Amino acid sequence: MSSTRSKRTLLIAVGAATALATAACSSSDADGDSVSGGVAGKKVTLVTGVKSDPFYITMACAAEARARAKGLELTVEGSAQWDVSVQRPLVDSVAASRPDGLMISPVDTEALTPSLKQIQASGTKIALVDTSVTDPSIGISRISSDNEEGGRVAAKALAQQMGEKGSAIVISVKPGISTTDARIKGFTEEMANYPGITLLPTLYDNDEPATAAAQIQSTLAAHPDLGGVFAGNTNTGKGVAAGLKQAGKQGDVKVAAFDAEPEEVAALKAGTLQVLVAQDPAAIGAKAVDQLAAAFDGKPPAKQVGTTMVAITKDNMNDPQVSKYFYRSGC
Ligand code: T6T
Repeated sequence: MSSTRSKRTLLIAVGAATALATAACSSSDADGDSVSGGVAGKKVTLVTGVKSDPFYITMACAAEARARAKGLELTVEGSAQWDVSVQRPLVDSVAASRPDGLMISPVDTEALTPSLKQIQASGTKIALVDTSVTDPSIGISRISSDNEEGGRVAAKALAQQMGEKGSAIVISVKPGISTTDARIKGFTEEMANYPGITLLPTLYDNDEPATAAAQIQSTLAAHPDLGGVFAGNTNTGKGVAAGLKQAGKQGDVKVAAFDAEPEEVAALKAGTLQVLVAQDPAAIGAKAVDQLAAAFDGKPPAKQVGTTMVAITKDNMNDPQVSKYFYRSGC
């Protein structure tokens, strides 16, 4: 999280879980239920990272509900996979259709910026959801988790699971994604506080569970003493869980994984994963609609909006205050 952001990170005990809530960095007139003449009928397109990903499905469901409540026309698009060449045609079609608003999770911090600049210059208001781009001029609002903090939470939890000793590895998607890069930064910096833990070089799986499964098995072959894994997102968490099961190492190698999609939750219940750092994609989607609605209505949107994360373990996953953060595979 940038140091210039005024932020309030609140540790809230939620049952046995801890919820990390970063309150909105500046208040805005936007709220969940205000509807006014400047808003109804406006057309908004949501372009998610990967359409089939429960993180983005959960985000889209909430965005659709909030858009309906405000009388906005929301169209949801999404890439088939995490790839600039797959997301670019979706962005180009937005440039052609010129909606009033665009909510987008750019799959890269740089590659799509020229297209986004052009879309913004033509009058479309942009809200960056989840991921963002380096260029600060893009977007009237940026809504996301505090991913660096999430990485730190994962490191503390994994170190505790490992008894603060042994070797650990980070497996993530690919470099150049604002969110997963921030998680790795927070995780790596926090892990430096545990001298008994040796971090192996980070591996990237291109958001492919099968690749993550193969990577964890080859890491185990090269480092039989491997004690811990940080899986940077849903598909990596799924893949690491599958790989550990295939190697017969479930429960022996401790895993902290980001997100809480159904297969990760099942692996947590089975004891293959030990900690999930769940985000609140529903809040990201709903709050992004609120910020666009505020802008349509001539009110000042919040430039940055932080959303909650919750550390989930087997001990607290049945607490309704925790399980409400499980991601959905459908609306
Ligand atoms: O972890 C989420 C999201 O926050 C990240 O930007 C990309 O991966 C996910 O979509 C989960 O697959």
